[in-house]
Amino acid sequence: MTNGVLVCDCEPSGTNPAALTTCDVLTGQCSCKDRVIARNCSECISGYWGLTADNALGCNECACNPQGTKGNTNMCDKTDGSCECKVNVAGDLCEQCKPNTFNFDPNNPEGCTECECDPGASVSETCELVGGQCTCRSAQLNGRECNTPVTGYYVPKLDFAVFEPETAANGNNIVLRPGDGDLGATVSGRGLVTLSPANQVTMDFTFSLPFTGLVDVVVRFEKTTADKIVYMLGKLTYTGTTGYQCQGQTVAAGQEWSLLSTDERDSVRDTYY
Ligand SMILES: [Ca+2]
Repeated sequence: MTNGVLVCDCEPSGTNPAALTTCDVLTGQCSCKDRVIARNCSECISGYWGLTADNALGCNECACNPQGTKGNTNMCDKTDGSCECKVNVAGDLCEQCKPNTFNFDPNNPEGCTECECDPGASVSETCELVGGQCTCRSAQLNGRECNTPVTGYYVPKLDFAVFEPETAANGNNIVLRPGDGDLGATVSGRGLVTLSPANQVTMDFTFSLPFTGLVDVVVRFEKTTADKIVYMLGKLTYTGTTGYQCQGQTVAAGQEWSLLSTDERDSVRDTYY
């Protein structure tokens, strides 16, 4: 600055070559190339990138797929030209759905729709790219997300068979605690049974499964502040008189499985065929 007067200081790469050293006497606006803005012509206009002196127009047009870019605008980074994709769109040019999404749709602000395959009933989180059909684990499952059974079948709850120690014939030391089924309930049934090394409790339950398949056995407990380690010992017996095949495993008549855990968590879980 000299005596209150500023130098034009036009950016050579963005200014028309014939007017490099001149600018508007009031605003200081330099004479920009067609695709350039800013007072000193130093910035590409939106939708263009890569300001260079040997480009007569100043900047290159963004090469994105407009249908996959935010606002369908073909916007890109003004410096490196990288495309700004909608949240569910991927690819260098925003030309494809992100993994685990489907139905590329220019009218969708997110670009593509999330598959939302049922985690328990689907083979993976990936779905068919056009219609979004998830791959169901069995022919008895239906629906785009595999979350409905075909006619004649039903889906049992995760806790298909629940056994409460406080209802066992030999259950002692029962602590009643209301709230079964309530949101935030800490126990199920009528309450719980207090166990200690001095009063170990054996509980026998018999139940029938109406299907063959993987079964999770979960034992839920809570520890007192004095408990260091909790030991769980259990035994499952298949009481059928004929064997069967399940997911490549042979299960014989009378087969037994053992459940033995020492665990610091609040449940013990194991999987059986
Ligand atoms: Ca209970």
